[in-house]
Order: sequence, then structure tokens, then C-alpha cells
Amino acid sequence: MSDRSGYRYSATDPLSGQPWPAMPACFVSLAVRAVAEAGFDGFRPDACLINRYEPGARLSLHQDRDEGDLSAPIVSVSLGLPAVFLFGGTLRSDRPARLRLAHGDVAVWGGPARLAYHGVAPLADGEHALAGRRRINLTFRCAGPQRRDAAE
Ligand code: MD6
Ligand code: FE
Repeated sequence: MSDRSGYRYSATDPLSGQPWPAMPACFVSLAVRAVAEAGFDGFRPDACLINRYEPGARLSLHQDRDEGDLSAPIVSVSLGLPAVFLFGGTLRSDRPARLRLAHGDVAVWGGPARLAYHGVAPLADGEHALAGRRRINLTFRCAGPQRRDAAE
């Protein structure tokens, strides 16, 4: 969730006050299998962030470091319009590689790359047969225990 005090993990949906719905079992199994394929074991995601990008939207270079367990990798599943994923090093000044992520692509980063700076270049306009004029990205994480009431 995000609000005036910034962006953080919360056990509950701030709009409903209810716990987030369980992750569909097929999502968990996809993420676990992708991580195993990438050579990491024991991954059990407890959070899935879903971001929607419209043409022109971008995500500036950042590190994902709000998770309680930085030893667990991140799994990213791309759907809809293709994007250019920027994947740099552990210094913001490291020049990022540019990787095209198309519908169905799965990226996993962990180990020494877990705190790599990454982002998404401005989304090019287009029309995807299933998703229309958008990209949807799912990221699976081990966020760790969250407080029940984020407002406290
Ligand atoms: C992507 N997403 O959309 C990469 N990071 O391909 C991210 O890096 C990301 O979607 C933090 C929070 C949500 C995200
Ligand atoms: Fe990220």
C-alpha cells in the first residue's frame, strides 16, 4: 500500500480494512517453479504486488529493499504489452542492461543481484490481444510478517 507516509507492506487492504485475498495456488506454484529453475531453493512467496502500466508509464531505477527477507529472490511475471526492463548493478551509477520483457516472460533476481537497481523504460504504445493497451506486472516476494493494522 502507499499513502502520505510512503510505500510499505501491510497485512490488510487499506480500502476495505480486510486482509488481502490469498494468492491463487497457480500463482504460487508458478513463482516457486521459476525460482527453482533459476537455481534458488526454499522460496515461499507471501506477497504479490500487481502493477498496471499504461503507455508512457515508467518505473525509475530503484532497489526492492522493503522486504523482511532479503535472502529470498524476487520473481516478476510480465503480461500484456512488452516493456524494456532496465537491470543494473548494486550501485545506482552502474549502467543498466536493457532486457525486453514480453507477455509471459518471467524474470528472477536474487543472491548477489537481489539489491540490483532496476526499473522499466517508458511503455511504448501498442495493443495486446489479451490485455489491450496495458502491461500488467506481478512480482512475488517474501515480505515477512506484517502488522495487522497499518494505521497504528
Ligand atoms: C516490472 N517491477 O514491472 C518491475 N518494484 O517489470 C518492479 O520493479 C517493482 O512492480 C517494486 C514494486 C513493484 C514493482
Ligand atoms: Fe522493483
